[in-house]
Amino acid sequence: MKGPDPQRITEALAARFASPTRSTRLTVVLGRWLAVTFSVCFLTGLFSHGLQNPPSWMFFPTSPVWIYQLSQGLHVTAGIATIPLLLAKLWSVYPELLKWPPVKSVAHALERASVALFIASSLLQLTTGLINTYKWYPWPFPFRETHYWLAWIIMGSLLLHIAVKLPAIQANWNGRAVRRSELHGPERSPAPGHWSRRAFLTGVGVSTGAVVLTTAGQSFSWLSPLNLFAPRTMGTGPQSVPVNRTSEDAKVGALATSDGWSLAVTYKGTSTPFNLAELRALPQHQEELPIACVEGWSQTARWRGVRIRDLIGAVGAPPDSALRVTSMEPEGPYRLMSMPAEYVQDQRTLVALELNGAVLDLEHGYPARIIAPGRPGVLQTKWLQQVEVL
Ligand SMILES: Nc1nc2c(c(=O)[nH]1)N[C@H]1C(S)=C(S)[C@@H](COP(=O)(O)O)O[C@H]1N2
Ligand SMILES: [Mo]
Repeated sequence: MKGPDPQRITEALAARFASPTRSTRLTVVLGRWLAVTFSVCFLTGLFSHGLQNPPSWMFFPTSPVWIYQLSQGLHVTAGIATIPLLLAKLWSVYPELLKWPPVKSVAHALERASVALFIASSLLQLTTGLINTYKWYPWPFPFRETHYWLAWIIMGSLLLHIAVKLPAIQANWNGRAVRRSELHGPERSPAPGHWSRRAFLTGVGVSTGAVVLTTAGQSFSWLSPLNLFAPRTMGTGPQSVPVNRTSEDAKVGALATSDGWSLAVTYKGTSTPFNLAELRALPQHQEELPIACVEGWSQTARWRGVRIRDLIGAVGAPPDSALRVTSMEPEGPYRLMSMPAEYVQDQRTLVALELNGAVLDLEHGYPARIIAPGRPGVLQTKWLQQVEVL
């Protein structure tokens, strides 16, 4: 008995999924756009990870104060743009997945394995990343570490994929001059009922532009009027600033509003308490600084309070000290924060007591919170309890 002929199945499938819109050229163009968005995400992601989990050689730029707002805004925006681009790219190549035999040689097996790894890890990265920007963490693994390691897997499999595909990419480049003269005049008309490549790419470009324009307003204020779908909106929340974690979620309400509150400043084994009146008696300074959340939204506001270097100076500590800052929050990853000397020295880093002209709202960290230039939102600790000079 003869089984079905794989060759005939392949041909039948190829005919079923054939579309004159698909071409190597289309795939290469989409690949080039993806190379841009993936590179932006990777580089800004490394920067963000380095700020939160610094290797010994990490640099900590405090100027411009919006450096993290820009880099994380680009990270999340480029990640969102990647979604339609990657789906279009998958559409342009998926008949390849149905080809028979599945593996022809070692090089072919390597190519398919790298593509499979790349597709799986990118889809996982983009969906979990997107869900994360909506402040939803429905998985049991630590998001940041997973996101970080997936990024390396994606970049590794992508480089392998590009290396294997170099001949096709090169042929596309070499064929350009020829095609230009061929295409003198209007583009060859596509088969009836099918999109031309140009129309398809325009459609992909328009969809990508649309998702970017309707979400990037959470990070870039000049786009905020168009912000329809992003999870956060500028100018909303107490004192016109969005809140990430509420005092109720952090379980700090009673401690933060207690009359007995004071901020302990510890230096050389001695702890000096500063109550609110004592903090207000120190020189007050005002700064315009953004909160720039890793989840992509950001908001610039007017903060007023004590320079952190003045505060530690009041107990005799030098301004180039590094600090460990503790929140009243009883548990959780935001309880402890390390502050490298770059931020302590910078006179714009405040222990903020006021926001936009009024006493700090409980939701924004009353009685006192940290606000430093150029740092991720997660490190702008609210509801301060202790500042330790290291
Ligand atoms: N103690 C404490 N500080 C915190 C947080 C927190 O959950 N607990 N959230 C951080 C995060 S993720 C962000 S983005 C900013 C947001 O500040 P806001 O709520 O005042 O806008 O606060 C940071 N400070
Ligand atoms: Mo955040």
